[in-house]
Amino acid sequence: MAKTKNKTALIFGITGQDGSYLAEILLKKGYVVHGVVRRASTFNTARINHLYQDPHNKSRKLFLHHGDLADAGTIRKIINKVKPEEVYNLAAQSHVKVSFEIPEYTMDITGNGALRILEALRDFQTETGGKVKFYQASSSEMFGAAPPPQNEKTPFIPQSPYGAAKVFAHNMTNLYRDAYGLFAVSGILFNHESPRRGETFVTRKITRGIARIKAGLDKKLYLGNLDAKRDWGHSPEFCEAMWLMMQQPKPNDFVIGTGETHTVREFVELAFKEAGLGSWKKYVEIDPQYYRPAEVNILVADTRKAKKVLKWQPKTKFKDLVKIMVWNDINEFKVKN
Ligand code: NAP
Ligand code: F7E
Repeated sequence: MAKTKNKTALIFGITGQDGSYLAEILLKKGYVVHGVVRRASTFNTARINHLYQDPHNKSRKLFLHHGDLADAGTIRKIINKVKPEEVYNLAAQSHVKVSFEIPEYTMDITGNGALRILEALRDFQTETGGKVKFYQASSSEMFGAAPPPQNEKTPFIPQSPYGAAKVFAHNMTNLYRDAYGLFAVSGILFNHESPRRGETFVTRKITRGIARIKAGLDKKLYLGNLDAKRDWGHSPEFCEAMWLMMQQPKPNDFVIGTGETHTVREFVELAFKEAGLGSWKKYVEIDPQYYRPAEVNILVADTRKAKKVLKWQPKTKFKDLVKIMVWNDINEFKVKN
């Protein structure tokens, strides 16, 4: 892997699934990495604890700052202090179902949060003479009801407050590129998972549920709509694509996915089989509380542009992703119990 010496990156959302993988990738490439962490009453740095470096270590490469996407003043202060060359906005209220319960908050963080960073960068850009680059974590959820396969030209028909907030942030990112000449890119990423996936997203909920059943802690797993189809990939590979987008000569938007789609039911079936539990039908019950007021029925990425321009290709196959996640959770529960 080519080393990039002494570049400085700032990651909003470093404690999340993608933020933790991106931090690893950038540190390996030789970057100095700064991350923004929310103050919480419990530890929220589990995904990056292995990267933590003692603040007394003079040659450390990872720095954490308290901040929140609701707080424009602190965003501005951190950017001015860190003087980053690359800024990645991965922070969001990222749960689609929850966005129906807290739509206004979702818009404020997932939508306006991106605008707050863009506004701070608009001024910072003048100071640096245009040397700063911005990455926005756009989402396939923006396509919503648009028929598949979806690519960079597909219209956005969002089906959730989260999707609508991401469309706003996406449009603002494009606007700051056009209006102010900011190097601003949006990665329109389809669902991507890993053992670090949040426990309430469906894939991790399934694999964690299976581990709890195997460990004798639960008897049932309660799920919602099993007919929805998703294009599921592996998070670390998708984070590498984020970095590639930022290394292009010109800012541009890219769809990142696998091009393959599977129902939630298929994920469930394969995961129970992999765990050796036999038929999933013995364990899974449908609970309508997990249905959404509006659903995105099918997502399939058309990644021709990313393949051609970024030379990026997904590597992990659906069945291998299921295997990785199932065994990670089974082993984790074995260690704990
Ligand atoms: P995630 O695991 O939910 O991580 C979200 C991150 O945002 C966490 O670090 C979280 O901090 C932080 N955050 C939440 N609210 C914040 C606030 N008010 N101020 C500052 N930080 C805040 O999400 P992910 O799966 O890594 O996804 C990364 C980004 O890509 C998100 O923007 C998501 O919407 C988008 N995306 C994800 C997918 C996917 O399939 N994973 C697909 C397309 C787009 P805490 O750790 O303190 O909660
Ligand atoms: O749901 C169905 C649910 O919550 C996937 C986020 O990363 O990807 C993610 O959003 C499907 C939906 O992900 C349960 O109805 C069934 O059809 O894992 P999910 P999502 O909504 O696709 C996009 C690209 C993002 O950008 C988002 O940030 O699974 N489903 N039963 C269920 N979903 C959940 N969560 N829980 C269930 O019990």
